[in-house]
Amino acid sequence: MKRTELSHVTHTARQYINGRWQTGVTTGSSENPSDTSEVVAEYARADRSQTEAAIRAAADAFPHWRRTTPQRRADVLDQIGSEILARKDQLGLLLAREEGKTLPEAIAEAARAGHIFKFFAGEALRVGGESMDSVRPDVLVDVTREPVGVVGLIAPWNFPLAIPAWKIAPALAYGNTVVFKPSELVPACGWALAEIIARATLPAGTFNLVMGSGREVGQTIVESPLVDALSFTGSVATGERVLQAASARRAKVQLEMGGKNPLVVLADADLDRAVDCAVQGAYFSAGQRCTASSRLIVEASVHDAFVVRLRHRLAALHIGHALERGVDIGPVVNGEQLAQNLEWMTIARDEGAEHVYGGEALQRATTGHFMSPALFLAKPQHRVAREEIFGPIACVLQADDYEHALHLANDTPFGLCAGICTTSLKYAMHFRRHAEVGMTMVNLPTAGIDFHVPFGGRKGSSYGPREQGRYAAEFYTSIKTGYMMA
Ligand code: TXE
Repeated sequence: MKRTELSHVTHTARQYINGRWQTGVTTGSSENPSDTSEVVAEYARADRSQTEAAIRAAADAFPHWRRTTPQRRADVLDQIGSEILARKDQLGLLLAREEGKTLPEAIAEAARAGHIFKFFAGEALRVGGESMDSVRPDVLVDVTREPVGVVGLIAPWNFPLAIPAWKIAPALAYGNTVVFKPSELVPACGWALAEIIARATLPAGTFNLVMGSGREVGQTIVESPLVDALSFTGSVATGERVLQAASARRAKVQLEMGGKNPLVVLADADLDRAVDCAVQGAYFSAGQRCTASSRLIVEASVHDAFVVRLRHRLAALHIGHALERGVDIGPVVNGEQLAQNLEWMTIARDEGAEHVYGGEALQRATTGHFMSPALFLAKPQHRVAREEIFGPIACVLQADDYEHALHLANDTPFGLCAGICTTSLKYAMHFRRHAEVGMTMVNLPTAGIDFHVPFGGRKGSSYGPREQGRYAAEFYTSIKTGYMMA
């Protein structure tokens, strides 16, 4: 893509409350992690009372929106999806500037957000139920789905278009009204999405955007008695806090948190394919994906060959400005994340993990948060092999055989995604059944998922019903059982 004035513009991002664009109580800014001299957006920051106004607007709009026809909801979502797809290059550019994903990855994410809205446009027309005979004579029973009410959607920064899309689209499709809070690091992406949604002429209050801190805006949403359901994606620590507060007031809650995803490489694997999966899964998007393959569990007989090939591939990767052609990995999201990643390099070395490659802060033509991809040989007890890092740092664990590899794969408090590279149908099938996760991959990277099927994990990774696909209805609707004497 040619660099245009859009590559440098500073956006003014306002919030959208009760059908009106509003300034905030204060103003914040987001910067380009590829070039910190560039302000991507100046955005309106809400306080508690502005957030409460957005929640009240959503509560007031609910009785009307829940009664709209499925056709109306489908049309609205389809219109939003079409506009996102038509503007995917522009939205991708904004995403790449604000979050630091490479431009092709960012455009692909924008397109995915569009497809998600299109998918849920169809789902709005397919809200079904069940009807059956009662165990009592002449009584009919049916089971129907109804919207939950006001949903609070709290999103992280790492997929600033796709994650909001996979929360907002089903919420609206099933007749709920929305209060959406994007991460402070990516307000312009949230605002750009809200602008498109606002153009779909929803009734005032049906969709609201509030921006600002987690502690003030996020907490207000989580604690409000008017918010019936909460969908959160982010860190484990914040997720725990959301869960405590939500369950104390018995709100419906869905959490997507961290991962420490294993990619098992067996001796019979196509080694080039396995290395591709590792590079893609562990390092692309600077490792800032909850599905990142941060533990590479390799069978002993191919361990050394795998490490040599992976090291070779890492050395050939281009790290740089997210808008530069040919760059494989952009910067990490901010200075804090970079400092945290570098701290992990020290932790790993200090605990005795063997450093194989990378992990240095890099200088480029622009001042950005660049870091070379890092690889360690670790032991299962090392923190670098147990805790989520959320950066371009992965470790290799050696396994004696398949059973040992499976044991290592499951030896984690997390359970989001697990992958295996093998040419054995027997091991592939066994792994699919016995990996303690919500998603499995065979000969594919652990990261990189479809938009029309469920997303989520087990153990410490997730809580509540799955996101995405038609299973999203479990969270965004409430079941009602009706009895009727014929
Ligand atoms: O996450 P937070 P942050 C991990 C990753 C990263 C770390 C911190 O390791 O380094 O988390 O990132 C809102 N009540 N992941 O600070 O704090 C917040 O404003 C209600 C992994 O971004 O969890 C933001 O909108 N809301 C993860 C959202 O919660 C609150 C993706 C997420 O912020 C709140 C992102 C509160 N008290 C980060 N405090 C993954 N695994 O995908 C904050 N928020």
